[in-house]
Amino acid sequence: MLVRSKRRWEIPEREATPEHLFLNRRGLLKSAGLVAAGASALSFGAAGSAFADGAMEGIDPADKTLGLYPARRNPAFALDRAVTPEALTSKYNNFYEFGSSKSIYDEAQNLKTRPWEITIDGEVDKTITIGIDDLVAKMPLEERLYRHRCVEAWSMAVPWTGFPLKALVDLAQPKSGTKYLQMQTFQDASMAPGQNQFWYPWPYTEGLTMAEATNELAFMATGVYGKPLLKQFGAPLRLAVPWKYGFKSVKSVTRFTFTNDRPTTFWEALGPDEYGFWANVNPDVPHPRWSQASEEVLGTGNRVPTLLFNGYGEEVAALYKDLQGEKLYM
Ligand SMILES: Nc1nc2c(c(=O)[nH]1)N[C@H]1C(S)=C(S)[C@@H](COP(=O)(O)O)O[C@H]1N2
Ligand SMILES: [Mo]
Repeated sequence: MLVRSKRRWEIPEREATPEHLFLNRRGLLKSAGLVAAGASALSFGAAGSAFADGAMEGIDPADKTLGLYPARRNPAFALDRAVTPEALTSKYNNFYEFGSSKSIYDEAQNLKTRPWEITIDGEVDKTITIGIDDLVAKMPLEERLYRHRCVEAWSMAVPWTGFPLKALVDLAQPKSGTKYLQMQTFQDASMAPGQNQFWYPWPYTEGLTMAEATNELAFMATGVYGKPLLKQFGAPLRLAVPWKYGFKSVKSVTRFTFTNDRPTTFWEALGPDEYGFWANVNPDVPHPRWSQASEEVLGTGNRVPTLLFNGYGEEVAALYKDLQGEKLYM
């Protein structure tokens, strides 16, 4: 287990976390005799019986990974604030493929997440294509509590389950010296009508430097609230880079491309003066149309001061020390 000193923004987990979000799920599994199901994870799934009625909403019945949830929580990633309830975060989403409002959870149920092939290509010796269930089975799943700060100045705190992006980089074995990792969302306007809006540069594209992609905080989420990702959160695989504005955390990823050319990202292509490649959170650098000094914490009615790198400076500030000429904070 990862043991390290406590960070400034951490307080003991028991004071911060509504444990019932996690414990109820375990209790549920325990009563069904399924707590040790991790070992036989791939054996049930379609039966879908490990979760309570209603809890399966937003999860594909063909998902073969159900038995891997809930994953062990990594205590190194705790928070200074309560987890935002699922009832709120699952009904307040940003997912332009399904519409530009925040209430697209209904539309997003049209997302078909099985079968789901992932392609890993570009600067690699061998292109990999792998189904999501096989990929997840290979990866070290854990739960982490992360902050999420949207560029629109609202925030939430989410228990993601997933694996470090570095584990996928290790699987892919990019050529040494490769500079960037580009990530793309599916493209299929028949299930995501937003993609008929031709003025957007579909598919949604994001990118990180290799140093960012292999930083311990860069996380690929496959689950949330102790179960597989709901469709509206970007099932079956989405990025979580909590020191950056939320738009960097690309949802429903199908393709990872290692490249030496800096990717032009979705929002950067639309508004280069408002949304840059780096998009690191900084309360002192306003968006051209609003302040970034504070944020509304979803569900609390409170505004709190925004922190540099969203509070994760200790982990990531060093990544940027030689890049001061870049627009790091937009
Ligand atoms: N493919 C895709 N990924 C996306 C977006 C999107 O519209 N499409 N929106 C981004 C923005 S602006 C935010 S704040 C988060 C929202 O994630 P959530 O809806 O799961 O909370 O997803 C990000 N990833
Ligand atoms: Mo966002």
